[in-house]
Amino acid sequence: MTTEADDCPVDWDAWQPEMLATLMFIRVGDQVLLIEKKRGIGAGKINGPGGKIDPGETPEECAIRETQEELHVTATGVRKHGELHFAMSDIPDILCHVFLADGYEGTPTETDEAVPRWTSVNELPFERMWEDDQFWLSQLLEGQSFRGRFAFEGEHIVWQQIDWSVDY
Ligand code: 8DG
Repeated sequence: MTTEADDCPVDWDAWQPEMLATLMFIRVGDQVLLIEKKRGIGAGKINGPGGKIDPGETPEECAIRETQEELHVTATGVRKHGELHFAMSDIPDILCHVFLADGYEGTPTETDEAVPRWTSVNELPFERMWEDDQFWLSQLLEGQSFRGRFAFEGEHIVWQQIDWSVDY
């Protein structure tokens, strides 16, 4: 993996995402509501609920809808905390808006898309997550805001940069 000090394989000034997506992390006490994703991009991985933004939908509306669809819960106290820019080699380039919530209504329920997994924020299963998550998820769960840019070759990061000075 290289860092911003090295040559970047992506011209980020000209970069345009091919897909807009969201992620939602509901934190209650020391627990975060994760999912085991059953299908779609990242199937088999542990992640937060989320998915593609529909036409006419705001990112926040999408994050709430996807969480309802995947887990049958409605996130409350939702705030945007991050943006992830993914330049991918074998799937479309993705801009993902990341939300943090401090509550929810309903009962987390397994669906066709996901299995709910309450997880300690101190024991995040990074070995089963996307490779970039280890660089921002703990900080997000502590309430930090960020913009991350990652270039992937297949499943692996070849370049990354995270800006912690952003505000949304
Ligand atoms: P849907 O929107 O139709 O429900 O499903 P889909 O078309 O299969 O889309 P999706 O797979 O749910 O969208 C991809 C999800 O994966 C989206 O929530 C963003 C998330 N995601 C990536 N890359 C990474 C990553 O590197 N880390 C994390 N944590 N999430 C990622 O696409």
